[in-house]
This record gives sequence, structure tokens and C-alpha cells, in this order.
Amino acid sequence: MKPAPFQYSRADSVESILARLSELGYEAKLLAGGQSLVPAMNLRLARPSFLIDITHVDALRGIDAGTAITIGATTRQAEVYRSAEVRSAVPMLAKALRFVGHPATRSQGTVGGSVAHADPAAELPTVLLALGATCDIAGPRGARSVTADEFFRTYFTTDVGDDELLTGVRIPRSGPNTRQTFREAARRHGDFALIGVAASIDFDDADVVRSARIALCGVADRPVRATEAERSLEGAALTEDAIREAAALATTDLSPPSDVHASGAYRRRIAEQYVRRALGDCHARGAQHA
Ligand SMILES: Cc1cc2nc3c(=O)[nH]c(=O)nc-3n(C[C@@H](O)[C@H](O)[C@H](O)COP(=O)(O)OP(=O)(O)OC[C@H]3O[C@@H](n4cnc5c(N)ncnc54)[C@H](O)[C@@H]3O)c2cc1C
Repeated sequence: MKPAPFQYSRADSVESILARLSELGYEAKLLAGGQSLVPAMNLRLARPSFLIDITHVDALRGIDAGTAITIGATTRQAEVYRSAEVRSAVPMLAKALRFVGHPATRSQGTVGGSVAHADPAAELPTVLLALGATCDIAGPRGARSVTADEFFRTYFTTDVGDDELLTGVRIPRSGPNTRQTFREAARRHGDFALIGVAASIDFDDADVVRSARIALCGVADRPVRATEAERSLEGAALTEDAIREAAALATTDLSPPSDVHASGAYRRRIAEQYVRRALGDCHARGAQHA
């Protein structure tokens, strides 16, 4: 199928994007990598009258490895995947990117597009949640930042308003005693996850868990933190028993959706196994480079 007729314009600055958004209102959509928006338009699930191409705005592109890793919204997923600095500073991100579609979709798809699209089965939002990232937003009232915990609202809905755009994400560097991993179950490699688990565990010098962050995708209307499981791990060694208890706590209260790919009950069952495996990865020293 072909999309409904639309007009296209290419923006050259954040200011011009904001001006176009306020002029055109809900009739307009931002076009980043087009890997979700264009299929939706072809299926006529989305029928914007105007597309504003944001991929030629220099201020929205690039990776800055400072005290945090800052990634501009229109940075291609493939560039982030290839970045040696990302691999060493936030290994979970590189690991998760391998599961985001295919090389062809990653060469066009952007980090900001995936995060703003907020598919509840998507890997990148889940990683941002597990890493305690911050999302930067620009709008007519100025710039603002929200934590990943506050950013994702429900299915395909974020804190970004109709007259705003996501400009980038900031991810804290992994500490020397932090072990991170990402695991997912999918029918075929490159498919959207049935469920996915991102875990980041910080240990003290005696190998006791100082803090834990665990996030899951594919189990609710948005990526979710397993806060009870996190609390159960803190202040103790990451033993087999602790892992088993945390995996149960992470999934007991979940009511994942059923669809043509899997039932909710199946999703919950494999979520527990995958939390167990993810924590097992973090149990092994050197897991941050897995
Ligand atoms: C075959 C195939 C397999 C895929 N598999 C996966 C997968 O396994 N996991 C996964 O997560 N994704 C997957 N995707 C989707 C992924 O490739 C997309 O890149 C991603 O979902 C959207 O990024 P994009 O840059 O292409 O955004 P676009 O498609 O251009 O935009 C998506 C939405 O976000 C909005 N938007 C974009 N940028 C911004 C911004 N900066 N601020 C505010 N709003 C913005 C757009 O207006 C639009 O509504 C797959 C896609 C295909 C075609």
C-alpha cells in the first residue's frame, strides 16, 4: 500500500522544527529514520498531512562521551552500536542494539525515534530505564529534562508534547564494579521481543550488591522497573537463592498482554526465566563485557 498524500519539509535547526510544529499542530509528524513511521503510513495507520524531516539538524546528531554518554536524538542506531566508547561506558546499550531489528533498519533507525515511538516491546526504552537515563526535550517553553522513569507513559505515548521534540538522551557511565546485561526472547532474531530484560547491578569491593536496576519490556503498556526485585537484591551477595527470589518478585504481579505471538501467561513464565538468566550474567565477573 502507499501512504495517504502528505507534504514534506526538511528542517535545518531545532528552532525551525519547533516553529513548524506550532504552525502545523497535530497535522504534522516528525520524520527520523522512518522505520516505524513509514510502515505505519503505508498501512494508513498514520496519516499525517505534513512530515518534518529532522535528520539534517547537526545539533541533534552525535555521541558525546563526557561524564555521561550523551546521544543526539537522530544518531543512527548503527553508529551507536559501532561506537567503542559506548561499548566500554554502557555495554548494555551495545548489547541491546544487536536485538533492535536488523543491520538495514539500524542503519536508518535513530535512537530518538525508537525512544519517542515508545513501543512497549522495544529494547532501547527498556535499556534507558535500567540505566537511569535522562531524556532531553525541547519545546516552545524552552528545554526540559525528565528521567526515563517519568518519560514512558503508556502504549506509544511519552512525556513529549505535540509541540515538542526529544533532542537526546543522557546515560550515566557504568562504574568499575557495575555489571550489565540485556537478554531477550524473540521468535526470530531481529523480531520485536516477546519479552526482554535489562539488568545493571553495582557491587561493592566485597561483591555485595550496592544497587540494582532491572527493567523489562513486552510485559506491560510500557517498559517497567522491577523495583521489589531490585530492593531484594540490595545489601546481599548475588547468590542462586537471591537470584531465584528476585526473578519471582520481578514477575509475580505482572499481567503481560496476550497477542498472536504469545499468551500473557507464557510471557510471564519466560520473563521469570530471563530475569534469572540476566542476573546470572551479572553474577559472573566480567559480565559487563558479555
Ligand atoms: C523489519 C523491522 C524490524 C524492527 N524490529 C525492531 C525491534 O526488534 N526492536 C525495536 O525497538 N524496533 C524495531 N523496529 C523499529 C525500529 O527500526 C525503528 O528504528 C524505531 O522504532 C523508530 O526509529 P526511527 O528513527 O525509524 O523513527 P521514525 O519511524 O521516523 O519515527 C517513529 C515515531 O517517533 C516520532 N519521532 C521520531 N523522532 C522523534 C523525536 N526526536 N522527538 C519526538 N518524536 C520523534 C515520529 O514522529 C514517529 O511518530 C523494526 C522496524 C522494522 C522495519
